[in-house]
Amino acid sequence: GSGGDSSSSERDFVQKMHEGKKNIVIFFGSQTGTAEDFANRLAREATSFHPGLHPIVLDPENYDYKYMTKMNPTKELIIWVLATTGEGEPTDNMQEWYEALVSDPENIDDGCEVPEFYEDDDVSIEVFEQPLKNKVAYIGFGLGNTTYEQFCANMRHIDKRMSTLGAKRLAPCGEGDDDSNLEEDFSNWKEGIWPIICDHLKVDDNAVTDADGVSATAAAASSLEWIVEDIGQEESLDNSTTSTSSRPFKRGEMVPDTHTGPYDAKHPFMAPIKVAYNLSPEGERSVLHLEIDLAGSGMKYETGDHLAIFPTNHEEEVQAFLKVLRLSDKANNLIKVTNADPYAAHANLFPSSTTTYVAALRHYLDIASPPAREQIRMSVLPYAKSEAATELLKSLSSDKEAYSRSVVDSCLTVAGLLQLVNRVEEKAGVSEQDQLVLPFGALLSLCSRIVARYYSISSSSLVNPKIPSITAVVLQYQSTSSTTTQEGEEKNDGLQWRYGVATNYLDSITRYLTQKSRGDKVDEYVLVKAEPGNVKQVSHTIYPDLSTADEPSSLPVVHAPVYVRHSNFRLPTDPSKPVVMVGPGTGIAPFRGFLQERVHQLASNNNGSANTGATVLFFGSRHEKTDYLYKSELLESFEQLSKSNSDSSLFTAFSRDQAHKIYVQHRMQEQAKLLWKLLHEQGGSFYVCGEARYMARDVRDTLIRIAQQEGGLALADAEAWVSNDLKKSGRYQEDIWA
Ligand code: FAD
Ligand code: 2AM
Repeated sequence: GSGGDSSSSERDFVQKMHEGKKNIVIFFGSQTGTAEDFANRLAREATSFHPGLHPIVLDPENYDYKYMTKMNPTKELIIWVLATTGEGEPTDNMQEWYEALVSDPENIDDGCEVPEFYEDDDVSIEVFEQPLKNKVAYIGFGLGNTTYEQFCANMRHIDKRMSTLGAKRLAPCGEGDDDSNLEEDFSNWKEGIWPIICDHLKVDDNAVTDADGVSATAAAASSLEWIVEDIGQEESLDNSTTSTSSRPFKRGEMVPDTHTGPYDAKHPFMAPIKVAYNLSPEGERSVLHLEIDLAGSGMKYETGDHLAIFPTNHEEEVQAFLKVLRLSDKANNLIKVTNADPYAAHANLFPSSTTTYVAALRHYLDIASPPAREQIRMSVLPYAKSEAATELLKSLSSDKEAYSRSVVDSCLTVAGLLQLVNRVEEKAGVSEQDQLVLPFGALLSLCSRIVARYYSISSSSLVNPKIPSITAVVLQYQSTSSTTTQEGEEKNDGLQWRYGVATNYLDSITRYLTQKSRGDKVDEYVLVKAEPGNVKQVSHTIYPDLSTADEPSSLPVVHAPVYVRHSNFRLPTDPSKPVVMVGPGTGIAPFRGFLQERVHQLASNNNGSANTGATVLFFGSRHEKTDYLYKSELLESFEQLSKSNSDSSLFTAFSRDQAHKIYVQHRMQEQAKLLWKLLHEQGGSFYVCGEARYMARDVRDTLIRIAQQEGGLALADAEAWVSNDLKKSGRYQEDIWA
C-alpha cells in the first residue's frame, strides 16, 4: 500500500525538498534514536560547514519511496542513515520502504526483481527497466553491532537493492559497530564524504577546517538550529507544590497533554506504576520488579514483547547543567523553542510548543552522554571568548587521544565539559564575564533527545492482559575519572560511580513507593538520597498524583511514559511442543511470562496433561541466597509443570557460591541428553535471553557441542543444525542486549 492515509502530496518528499530549496534528503532508519541523532548531526555539519549543501532530515515512515523517481540525480542526493535491529531486521520506521525495496532479503542477489512502483498520479515508470537509473544518487551509513549475526543488514540490503535498481552510489556505504566504536566509525566515514558530495553536486566546498579556528566556526554559531524564546517566569506546573493537583504529570509539558492515543514511540502513554519492589534487596545489585498499568491506553501486549520506558534524568545532573548554563534562577521560566529553518521537518523539538529550562533538561535531553568530538567543535568552540577555553576545546575536538582520554574514558557530560572549561579559564585568570557560557539554543543541538529503554515484559498477556511487568537490574558501575588538559592541570585519577539513567529512575520510583507504603515521610516531588551514607544512590524527580493520597488505603500513583514494542519472541503455537529456555540474571524476564503461560495452558487443559510439552528453564545468578529472582514462583510453577510432564525441570547455576564459576551453559552440558531429546527428537524450541556478548555466544556454542556429542554430528553439521533446523524455522530465538 502507499502506507498511511495522509494525502499523497504530503508523502512526496521531493516536493518537500523543492519547497525548502534542499538538495540533500537524509533518511534515517532509527529504533532507539541513535540513527536519527546521527542524521541530524550530518545535517547540522553540512549546514554549518558546507554552504552549498542544504539538507533536510526526514523519517521514511512519513513519505513514499515511489517519489524517488522524481529526483534529479546530479543536483540532489539521498543520504541513508540506517540502523539494524534484533536479528537483522529493519527498524520499525523503515519497515514499509524496506519491504517495498527489498521484498525478500534472501533473494537479494537475484537482482532483477523490481519492486512494484506505483503507477498512479504523476509518477509513471517502466517496471522492466532499472527504475532508478539516471534518477537517484545516494550514499549511506549503516549502524550495527557485530555481536549480532546480521551486521548492518538493513543498510547492506538497501544499498544492494538501490544499485540493482540503477541508483548511483557515490561511495561505498560506511558501517559503524556499536560493539567497538560506533562514534569513531561514524566520524571517519563522515570526514570522507563531504568532498565527494560537494564534487558530485558541483557546489563550492568552502569547508571550514580546524585550521581556520574560531573565526570560521563562528559561522556555526550564527546558524543556530533552534531558537529559544524566554517568556519569563510564570507559575510552573512542573515544579508545582500544589499537592492537590490531580492532573497526572505529562513529561515536562506546561499544558495537560491533549493526546488521547493511539500511543506509540512518538506519543508515549503516562502509565501508572502499580507495583514496584526490589527482588534482591540484600544482593550486590538491585533487581527491580515493576508492574505498569496500561488500562485505558488502548495498547495491547503479547507475552514476549518489550516495554519501552522514557526515563527522567538524575536531578543532580539537571541542577549541574542549570548552574553551568547560569540558568539556576530561571529554571522554571517558560521557553518557546522553534526550528530556525521554516522548512525543517520538525518545527518543534518538544511535544508542546512551550516548556521550561528545567523540564527540557529533566525529560527531553540526553544530558548523561559525553558529547561527540565534532559536536564540541560545532556547538561549544564557537562560544569560547578566552584563549584558554579556545585552546582546550580545540585540543579536545581535534586530538583524538585527548578527546578519548578526557571525554570518553571519564564519561564527561556536557556539564562536566563546561565546568572543566570554566575551571581552566579561572586558572588562567579570565574574568567571569569573559568565561564561556553556552546558550541554551546551542545545547539543544549539542544534546540528543533522551531515548526510551527497552525491557522484556516479564508477565504473560494471558494471565495479566492489562498490567505487564518488567524485571530490571539497576546499573551502577565505576569508571576512571581522569580529565587531563594539555597542560596537565586537571588531574583526578580516582574511580567515580556512574549510574544508568533509566534503571536508577526506576529505582527512585521503587524506593519512593516502598517508603510510602511503610508510611515513611518522603519529599513529595524530589526524592532526595534516601538512605544517608549510601553512596550508591541518585535522586530523580518523580511526580506522584496526590489526588489519591487522601484515601487512607491508597498510595500516591506515580506515572512513567511508556509504549509497547512488539517482538517476534514467542512460545510455539502448539503447546504440546517442548520449550527449553536459558535466562541468567534479568534474562529470566520473558521466561517468567512464558512460564505463567505454560502453567495457564496446563490449567485450561484440565483433562489431559499430555497436551503440554516439556518445559525446561536454566536460570543463573551470582548467589542463591540473595539473587535467586522469583524463587518461590519458579519453584511453584515447576512443581505443577513437572507433575504433568516428567521432563519439565528447572536447573540453576549460582556462579559465585563456590570457588569456581558455574554458569547456565555448564548445566546445559550436564543435561545434554535431555536437550537433544527435546530439541531434536521432539521438535522443541530453544530460547535465550540476557546479555549478548558473552553469555548468548557461549550458550550457542554449548548447544552446538551437545549436537556433536549426542547426535554424532560433525562440527559443520552441528552448526548447520542450529542455524538451519532451529534458527530458520524459528525454533531458536534470542532476546538479547549489549
Ligand atoms: P544508561 O544510562 O543507558 O547506561 C548504559 C550505558 O552505560 C551502556 O551503554 C554503557 O555505555 C555504559 N556502561 C554500562 N555498564 C558499564 C560498565 N561496567 N563500564 C563502563 N560502561 C558501562 N535490561 C533489563 O534490566 N531487563 C530487561 O528485561 C531488559 N530487556 C532488554 C531488551 C532489549 C531488546 C534491549 C535492547 C535491552 C534490554 N535491557 C534490559 C537493557 C535496558 O534497555 C537498558 O539498556 C539498561 O537497563 C540500562 O539502561 P540505563 O538507562 O539504566 O543505563
Ligand atoms: P558472574 O557475574 O559471577 O561471572 C547473571 O548475571 C549471571 O550470569 C551471573 O551469575 C553471572 O556470573 C553469569 N554470567 C556471566 N558471564 C556469563 C557467561 N559468559 N555465560 C553465562 N553466564 C554468565
